[in-house]
Amino acid sequence: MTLAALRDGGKRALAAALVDLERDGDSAGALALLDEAWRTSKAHVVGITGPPGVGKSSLCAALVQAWRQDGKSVGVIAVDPSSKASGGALLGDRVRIVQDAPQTGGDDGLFVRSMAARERLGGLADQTLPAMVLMRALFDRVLIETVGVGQSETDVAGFADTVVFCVQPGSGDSLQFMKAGIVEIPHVVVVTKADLGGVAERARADVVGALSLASADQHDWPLRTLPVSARSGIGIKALMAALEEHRVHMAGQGRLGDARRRQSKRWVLEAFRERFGQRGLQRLQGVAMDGILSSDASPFERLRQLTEILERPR
Ligand SMILES: Nc1nc2c(ncn2[C@@H]2O[C@H](COP(=O)(O)OP(=O)(O)OP(=O)(O)O)[C@@H](O)[C@H]2O)c(=O)[nH]1
Ligand SMILES: [Mg+2]
Repeated sequence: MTLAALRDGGKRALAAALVDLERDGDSAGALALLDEAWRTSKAHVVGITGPPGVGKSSLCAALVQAWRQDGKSVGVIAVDPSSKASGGALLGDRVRIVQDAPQTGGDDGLFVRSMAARERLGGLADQTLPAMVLMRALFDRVLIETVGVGQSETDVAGFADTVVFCVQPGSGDSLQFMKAGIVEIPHVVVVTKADLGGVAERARADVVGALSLASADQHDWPLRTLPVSARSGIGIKALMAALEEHRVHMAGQGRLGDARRRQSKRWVLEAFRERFGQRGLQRLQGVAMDGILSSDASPFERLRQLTEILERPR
């Protein structure tokens, strides 16, 4: 399978390719496709993360609609860590997105992929990055929805170029995370359900307060805090503008390349650890890891190289 074939084959071909990747992501064919996709990056990737029920899917639907109206093609990866317990949640997400964009069914400019976490949250990264990289080569925008508290170590939203952390009005949890400095990765914080009025406004004020206490380590990007409502449409334009601003910011001075290199290095190590455990990593001690990790090869190729070294008879 090549990217050209995927473009010609439309959504059906993409869906089949993603299934193949999940089934056998290490085959020569899969690796060739992923390498090609890695080199053909097109999309701005936006991660939407936050606690359960905060309004992530509704917000994704609103963004999808706005982007489609703008003529942008969109790929969505919805990650459901609890799908084992509630098989219906995924469908709920999908239905909501479909409903909010009436033409979705036959809309070749919108593709929605739901991914379920397997046993561990960790296994998720292993599957999500290949899907993201493939979709990134095909669409103008890629959205990743995940439940998370904004911890880069465990949150696949961390693979996005721009991370949006959602906070629920009236919930103390998110504020606690922020005060503890756990929320380290978002570029934009949105307070959802702004149509609820005063509660949302107070939540926004709390967030701004909490963030001013948190570490100021936002590099050269001043964090934005915005009230939004998927229901009324409040703040969606402002959010779109903030996303675009961050996209342009990242495009400057090699920032995007640096960020993606960091992410992919993290992914290679994480995927390797998932497969071979801590002991596998230990066995690589003494190998020229740095050269492999920071080479220009795709992370998939690098993972293959590390695996080969580990499995080489000695
Ligand atoms: N008032 C109001 N309610 C909203 C808004 N957005 C979402 N909701 C409601 O909040 C609930 C959760 O919304 P979802 O979009 O499913 O939230 P989620 O974060 O994707 O939830 P999970 O994927 O289950 O973690 C639903 O009952 C929505 O109707 C909004 O802008 N205003
Ligand atoms: Mg959801």
